[in-house]
Amino acid sequence: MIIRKPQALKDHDVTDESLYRGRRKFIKTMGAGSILLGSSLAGNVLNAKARQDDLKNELTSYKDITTYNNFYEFGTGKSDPAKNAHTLKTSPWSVTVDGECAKPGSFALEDLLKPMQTEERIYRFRCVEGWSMVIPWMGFELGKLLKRFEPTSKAKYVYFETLLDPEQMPGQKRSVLEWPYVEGLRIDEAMHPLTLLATGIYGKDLLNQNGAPLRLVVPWKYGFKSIKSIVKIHFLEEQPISSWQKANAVEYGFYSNVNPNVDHPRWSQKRERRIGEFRKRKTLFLNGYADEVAALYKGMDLKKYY
Ligand SMILES: Nc1nc2c(c(=O)[nH]1)N[C@H]1C(S)=C(S)[C@@H](COP(=O)(O)O)O[C@H]1N2
Ligand SMILES: [Mo]
Repeated sequence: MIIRKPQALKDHDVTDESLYRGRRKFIKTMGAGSILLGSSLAGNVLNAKARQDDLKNELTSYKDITTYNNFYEFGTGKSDPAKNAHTLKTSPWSVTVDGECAKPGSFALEDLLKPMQTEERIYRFRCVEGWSMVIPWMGFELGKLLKRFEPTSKAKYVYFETLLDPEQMPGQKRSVLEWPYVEGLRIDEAMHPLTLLATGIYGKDLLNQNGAPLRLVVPWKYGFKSIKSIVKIHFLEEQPISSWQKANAVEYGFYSNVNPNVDHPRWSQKRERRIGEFRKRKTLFLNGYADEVAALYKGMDLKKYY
């Protein structure tokens, strides 16, 4: 549990970094067992530990993570969300869980989160546009939350919705996408221990531009699957259609797994630029998480199910 100073942190980030260290100590004394690994990765501990250690040295700066964003509800430019997202009111916040489950309901965010133990997960994050980051999320496994609602045998997929409120989210006054932003996962993807609901970054609560107060993080999929500012979770039998599929089904599929061997129709996906670096890196199959998640797609043609 030793924290080295991440190379990506510059001097101006030092306040963030010390806050981050402070919070980590606090979490540790709360008795969260393996913060870096997450208990459900126990079967793959050595691998996961080695990867977390590597990624610790590659952390993207807090400044970059919070000022270079995609959140079309606040504009389509990368710097728009940091400038505009202050109009979003994240408290009070409630989340509705319904559909194919025995225990649906609407919950105040505090009540929803109370039983969840937050831990840190350092994940690669790869946007379909060709940039990437390494982000130290605070969050918990989505699957642990979903189980509480007792999904039925018909719950083959999970669907998520972002808040719909053009007054708080002025980008929704323009029809760049169909609003609200929606996303979906197959139930086994949603239940996979790598899939997180995030509430923070660098040990601090999420800023609005990163999807406060609650956003999805699916590290082996392109960034647009990681839907922000969630107000609804719905279990269903049929595969839902995501916002980007609705916008352009030829370019964006339901699965959207990071895959250097399947190009986007307008550009190659073989390489990526890590924000904060100039050289390009090779994009890894399933974003480097193949050991954990390749089995989910056994026998599937990933060129067809892109
Ligand atoms: N509601 C909503 N969620 C969203 C988006 C969005 O425009 N609206 N953009 C997606 C895209 S394309 C990416 S790359 C990530 C960016 O997350 P970040 O800004 O926290 O890095 O959020 C995803 N989630
Ligand atoms: Mo993205």
